[in-house]
Amino acid sequence: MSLAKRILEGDIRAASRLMRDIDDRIPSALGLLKELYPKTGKAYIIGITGPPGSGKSTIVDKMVDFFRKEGKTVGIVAVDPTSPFTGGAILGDRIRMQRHATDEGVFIRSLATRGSLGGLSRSTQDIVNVMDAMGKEIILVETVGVGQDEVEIVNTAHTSIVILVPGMGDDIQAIKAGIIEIGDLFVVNKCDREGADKMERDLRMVLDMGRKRGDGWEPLIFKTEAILGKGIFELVDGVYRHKQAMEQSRGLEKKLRERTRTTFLEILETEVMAHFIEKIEKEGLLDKIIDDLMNRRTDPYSMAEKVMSEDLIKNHTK
Ligand SMILES: Nc1nc2c(ncn2[C@@H]2O[C@H](COP(=O)(O)OP(=O)(O)OP(=O)(O)O)[C@@H](O)[C@H]2O)c(=O)[nH]1
Ligand SMILES: [Mg+2]
Repeated sequence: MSLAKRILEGDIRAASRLMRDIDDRIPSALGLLKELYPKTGKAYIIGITGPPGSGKSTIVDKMVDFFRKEGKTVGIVAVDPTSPFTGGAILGDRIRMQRHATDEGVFIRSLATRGSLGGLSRSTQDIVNVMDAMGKEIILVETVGVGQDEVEIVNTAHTSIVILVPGMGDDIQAIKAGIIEIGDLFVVNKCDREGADKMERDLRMVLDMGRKRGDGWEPLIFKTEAILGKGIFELVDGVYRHKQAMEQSRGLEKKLRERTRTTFLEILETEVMAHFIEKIEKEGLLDKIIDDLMNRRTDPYSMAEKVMSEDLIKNHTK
């Protein structure tokens, strides 16, 4: 049976192999991704982001319990933009989901910067697509922090959850700009700690001050104590409420269209760049262009135009 067919049937070993090939940038992986793409788009993708140690993995782990009880199959992608290592063992600490490791219905995969063909968000999407093709119904994407990388990653989700903890104080000002736009649901975790109510109030204020969202959704705030599983039921319910609201307002369709557009343009950009760079490098022209620029014999704008019109290459090889 072909590898693609095995993946479509949910074969874990076949999917793991493809994911390794994606990490290692093996060209045949692209062929498989092409084959699988038309079969994707069925999974519901949930993004979870927040500062290091805020309890993302614990929350994911507890949410998985609910999805599994409903009989849904689950994929988990743990993305760590700060680590150069991809795979199981090294990121194990970050995941803390060994409980589900023996469950056939749960597929867990870690991803770090090494597997970045066209950036981490692209690799994440590739991995998500493989899980989607495998038939995973819910895919949870956990990523650390709230930087630009994470914003892009979380943007690939249907529902985005931002995790915060009490006592972050003024940090809320700092993270405000990045998270307000991306969070559909907000969680104040570690509510056993002091300051949870204040955190919630501060967050509510920041959210209320923010611009009205185009999709009409008003972000919800949940308070959890993830280690004890407190508040997780409500959070899962919040995900379903957001899903339903987005489906009714057609906001989801709009979001998916926007995402598809971004992904395509990113891939096109990568491909176009690779095409021209390969071309001028093969002709040994890159060094010559740099020389000419260094000596101010020409300018980078004209050179870029020239490369794109391919005049340079034609004239040179004539
Ligand atoms: N007190 C308290 N501790 C919690 C709670 N939830 C999680 N923790 C603990 O916080 C620590 C970090 O939890 P993780 O779930 O690994 O957090 P994370 O955000 O995934 O961490 P990274 O992936 O390393 O960024 C662990 O020791 C958890 O047991 C909570 O509600 N209360
Ligand atoms: Mg984690």
